[in-house]
Parts: sequence; C-alpha cells; structure tokens
Amino acid sequence: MAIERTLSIIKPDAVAKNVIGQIYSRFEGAGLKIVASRMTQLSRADAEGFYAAHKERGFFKDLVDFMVSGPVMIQVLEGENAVLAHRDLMGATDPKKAEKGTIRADFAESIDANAVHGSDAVEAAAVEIAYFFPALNVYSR
Ligand code: RTP
Ligand code: MG
Repeated sequence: MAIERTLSIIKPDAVAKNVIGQIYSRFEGAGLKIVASRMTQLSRADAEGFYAAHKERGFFKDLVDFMVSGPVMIQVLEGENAVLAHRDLMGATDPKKAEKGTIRADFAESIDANAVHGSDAVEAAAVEIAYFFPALNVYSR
C-alpha cells in the first residue's frame, strides 16, 4: 500500500455549521493523519487559482463566490491510499447522490455548498498541497 498525501478543505458551509471536529474525527477514524492545517479566508484570487481547472465551466463564478463566503479549514492528510480513502469518506459531489454515512451525505446542503473538497489524484494533490502549504509547514510523524 502506498503512503500518500492529499489536500482537504472544509468549505465555508461546514465551518459555519461548526462540524470541523466531527469531520476531523472521520479522517482519524479512517487512519488518515492531519499533518498540516490552517484556517483562512480565501481571497477571490486564491479561490480562482485553486479551481483554475474549472474556469471555463458554467458553475465557476458560483463556486468562487461560495469559497470566499466565509472561512475555510485547509489540511493535508497522510495515510495509505490517502487520495482515494479521502474521496470515499467525502462521498459524491452532489450530496443527494452521496452514499449514506459519507461527509457530504451527512453535512452538505447542495452541489454548491457541499462541505468538503478533496484532491482527485496524487498529481493534483501535490500541486494543491504546494498551493496552500510551504514544505516547512508540513509535519510527518
Ligand atoms: P471538489 O473539487 O470541491 O472536491 O469537488 P469534486 O471533485 O467532487 O467536484 P468537481 O467536479 O471538482 O467540482 C468542483 C466543485 O464545483 C462545484 N460544482 N458545481 N453545479 C454544478 O454542476 C457543479 N459541478 C461542480 C461543486 O461544489 C464541486 O465541489
Ligand atoms: Mg474536484
């Protein structure tokens, strides 16, 4: 099994709901370690840069508006097959389609306010981690 790192964002809706701890418990319960974390309020430039791959999509402006609507909690998770393990915990993008017991099924309101972000591949994770965390602020143990 490969030890991987992935980037997780607890989005403004879930931070506002005060469920950061409940979501962290799910990461820990699945064997994912939090090796860096930071609460921040994204600027439009931060959010547009982060989601640059989606800039031609019709939902891009709504996505950026939502991501800057309140503070987010950003973390690096580390563990066996972390990228897929994290996506499994998150559930489908649209919470109506998310499997029971997933973070989005339990905490998300809509496809826009869908509680969490997770990198979708190891290569994307490396880029996303570097976007938010300088190497010195990531702690392996
Ligand atoms: P994320 O990147 O946030 O982890 O979500 P994801 O991989 O499950 O979904 P992705 O396709 O990467 O889309 C990024 C975010 O854009 C919003 N979205 N809206 N209205 C729509 O059809 C639509 N499709 C995507 C969602 O908030 C999604 O999380
Ligand atoms: Mg995505």
